Amino acid sequence: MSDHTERSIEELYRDDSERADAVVFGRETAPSRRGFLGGAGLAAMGAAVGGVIPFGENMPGGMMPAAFAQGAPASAPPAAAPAAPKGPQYLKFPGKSDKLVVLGEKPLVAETPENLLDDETTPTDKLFVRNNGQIPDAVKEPDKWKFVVDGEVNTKLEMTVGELKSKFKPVTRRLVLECGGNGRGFFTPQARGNQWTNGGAGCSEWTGVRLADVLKAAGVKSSAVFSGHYGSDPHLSGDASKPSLSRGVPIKKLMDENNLIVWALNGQPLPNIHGGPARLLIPGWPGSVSAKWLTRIWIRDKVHDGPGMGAFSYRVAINPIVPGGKADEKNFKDLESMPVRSLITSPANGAKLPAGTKEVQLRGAAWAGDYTVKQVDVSIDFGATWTRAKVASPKNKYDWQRWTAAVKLPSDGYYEIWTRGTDSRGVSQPHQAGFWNPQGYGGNAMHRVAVLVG
Ligand SMILES: Nc1nc2c(c(=O)[nH]1)N[C@H]1C(S)=C(S)[C@@H](COP(=O)(O)O)O[C@H]1N2
Ligand SMILES: [Mo]
Repeated sequence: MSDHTERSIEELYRDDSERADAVVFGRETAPSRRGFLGGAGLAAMGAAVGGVIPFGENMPGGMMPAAFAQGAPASAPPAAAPAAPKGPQYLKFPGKSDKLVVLGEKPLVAETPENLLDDETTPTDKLFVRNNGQIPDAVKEPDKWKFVVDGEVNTKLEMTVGELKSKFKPVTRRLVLECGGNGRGFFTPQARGNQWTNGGAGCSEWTGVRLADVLKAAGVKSSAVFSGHYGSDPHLSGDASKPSLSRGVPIKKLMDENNLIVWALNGQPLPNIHGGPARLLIPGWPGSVSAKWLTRIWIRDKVHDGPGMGAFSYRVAINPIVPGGKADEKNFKDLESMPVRSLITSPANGAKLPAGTKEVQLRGAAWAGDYTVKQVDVSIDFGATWTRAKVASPKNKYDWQRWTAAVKLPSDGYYEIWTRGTDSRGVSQPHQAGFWNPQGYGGNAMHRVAVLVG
């Protein structure tokens, strides 16, 4: 076991989940089927999570208890267990909440813990931050910011934000912005990149003009196939000729009337960190197509090939591949619509409730990329039974859907509350992140929170 003591419980569950059960809960022999804890194992687990586990018989083996996941553990892991993961590092950035968790410093990446997404509309200070390059200097006169629309268009447009505001009809929409890597942290084995939990997403009010109106003014030619988006952020290396990221979408998606060029966020000028003076907002697809600090929309006669396109970038496997195994580029396609996801935004993971609590009110949010959310179900017994949540309608297309539910607890003890969203096509979230791919896209495992009563 000595080689394991330096590693976190999370790592151990990732590498060898049955061994992790044995180390954490003293279950010496692996179960004959990857199944359920019982007897001494269950008692040990109860001690580890800090309470009896009323539905412990249903608890899947080899699945790390939510109580140990990064965030707020319900209780300290047992002494015999490997080192607990290092505590999260919190963001210190002007205008941003100091409860955002830093996933990377160069480039700066920070996510929003799920319980901070409890507002109907995500306030600006709580919106996640994802950069691929350096953060450019703030602009003093935002209305003078210029961008171009060129390539396969009848008229090349060169336009300032001021002109954008005066020439086109402004619209405000509540839209989910979600990083393509959201949920990556739940892949086994670990995928490359920022280890997002579910907090690489938020739903704020964006004000701007319809991208389609601007494209109509330019006149998109029939030869147009794809777009390429550019921002002014310098590459991490400092090489000014290299974009830090340049992605695009097929023309059909580009022309969608829900896409915006925005200059305001939650009624205020778009902050520099979120791409001000102006950025694209192409909802439903990986956030990486929503270029910040917008300088150019290049209409192309072929699939765009900027940094962030091709190979394994923002791409998922067509046919399943062996987790951790060698991947073949030919078996990959671009991740387009983001998969369905539901979050419990209250209570927070690790919440402690007074002894005798018999009912818990749950709140959450759900969304499903280009689709809507048909249904959200919650479980307090490790998925043996499910309760249907009440799901609100979206305010407008690509808004998230807030949901509420109440669950009854039979006794004090340790519970995991699970939530599972189902999209309008009938596709639900899996128990664990499926369809493993080397860069960890499309991970949408059910969200679980640990709650300790008494
Ligand atoms: N110019 C530019 N635009 C960008 C990025 C970037 O690094 N540079 N990151 C993209 C990614 S990967 C995401 S998820 C979103 C994040 O937007 P936010 O930082 O406003 O939350 O911006 C996208 N737009
Ligand atoms: Mo992203």
